[in-house]
Amino acid sequence: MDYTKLSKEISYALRHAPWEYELELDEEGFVPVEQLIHALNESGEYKETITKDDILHIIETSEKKRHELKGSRIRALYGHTVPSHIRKEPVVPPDILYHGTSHKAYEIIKNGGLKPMSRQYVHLSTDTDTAVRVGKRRDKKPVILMVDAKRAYADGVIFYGSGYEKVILADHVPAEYLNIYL
Ligand code: HQG
Repeated sequence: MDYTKLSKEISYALRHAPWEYELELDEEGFVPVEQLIHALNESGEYKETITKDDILHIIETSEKKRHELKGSRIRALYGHTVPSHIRKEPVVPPDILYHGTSHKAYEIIKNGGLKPMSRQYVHLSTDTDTAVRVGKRRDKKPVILMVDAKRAYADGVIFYGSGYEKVILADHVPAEYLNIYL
């Protein structure tokens, strides 16, 4: 089984295009896991039949927790671009958070702050390693921003838990709370 391909397709279905799989996300982003498995098996893309154990394997072995299986339901924890709003729980953030981005984007971010762009939320990391990895998707030598989340939170910026402790979400982080870390 090509687990990387399967994991990417599950992310695609649950973050971006559930309707292509005849799935409907509830307000927390969950769908019945059996419906997802059925749609994946119907696609004819996979030689072996996909089972719930394959999904469990992906969730348990992935270096980043991207999906959550809760009882008979599964969801993507973050990264959504679907038009329907995915509800996340507000949290008190750690004092410092990080965001990895490109030099090009930074030129805009340094004035306008961090915006969700095509996703529903801004994605922040609790550690620099994750921020570097995220930034490297866009720039060989990414800019790593340090977010003064303590002050932002005190000033009323709302942060949300993703369900994965290393990824914290926000609606918008104004530039005054950002500093270059690296
Ligand atoms: C940038 C992946 C211009 C932002 C990752 C980023 C993450 C701005 C890009 C998760 C801006 C959006 C999300 C502004 C922000 N003007 N550019 N005002 N504000 N940007 O992919 O955070 O591993 O939507 O810096 O690991 O890179 O695939 O967000 O460069 O956790 O599971 O606009 O997605 O998850 O890019 O990544 P993205 P992201 P996976």
